[in-house]
Amino acid sequence: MSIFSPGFQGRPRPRSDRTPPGQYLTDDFPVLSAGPTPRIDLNRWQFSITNELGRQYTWSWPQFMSLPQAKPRVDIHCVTRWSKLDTDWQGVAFDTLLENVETQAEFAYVTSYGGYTTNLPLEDLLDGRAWIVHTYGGQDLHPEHGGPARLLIPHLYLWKSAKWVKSIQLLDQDEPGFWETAGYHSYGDPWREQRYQGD
Ligand SMILES: Nc1nc2c(c(=O)[nH]1)N[C@H]1C(S)=C(S)[C@@H](COP(=O)(O)O)O[C@H]1N2
Ligand SMILES: [Mo]
Repeated sequence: MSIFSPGFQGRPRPRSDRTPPGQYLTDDFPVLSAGPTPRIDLNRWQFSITNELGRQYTWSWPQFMSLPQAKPRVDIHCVTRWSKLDTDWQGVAFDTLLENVETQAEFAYVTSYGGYTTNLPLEDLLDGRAWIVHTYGGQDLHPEHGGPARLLIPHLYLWKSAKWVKSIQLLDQDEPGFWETAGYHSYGDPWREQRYQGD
């Protein structure tokens, strides 16, 4: 059944009104990584946001972990057609991280440890719609799934949710990331089935 990618394991479950078009529900949590899993020492971990004027805001691991914590329960949708409902995470909302960041920029360009990149409009990081998470299902986020910390942006296809997130550059102009350069949609709304450029 060619409709299922290698990342899709298990039996498709009945669709629900929470299943975007062309998606199938799974209880598994497939791993999809374009390269090897980077090992990141928490003593050296840092996350930074750089604004369009070059000003950098940086958090060490203890600084990041001392920020107000959120516990999103969300549905996630991978462009390879699996969706998973009611996933439980813990982390820091971007509203918190961006609180004191001065910017007029419209776009965000995300870079991960290991070199993966992706892009999205800055406003999609706001209004309680995006987090940097460090816990999944009550446990430290497994390295394969992006630990120690990854992006979680459930209203866009999961390739936007960069694992092992390292930094975000705020830009006046949109800049395509790894999959976007390879032909994936620059925005990636699962409900509008924006899988590839031109969708
Ligand atoms: N750094 C990094 N982040 C990444 C990827 C990747 O290859 N590298 N793959 C993306 C894709 S295509 C998907 S579907 C999800 C998969 O997350 P998971 O492996 O935790 O299921 O991570 C996204 N984030
Ligand atoms: Mo994906």
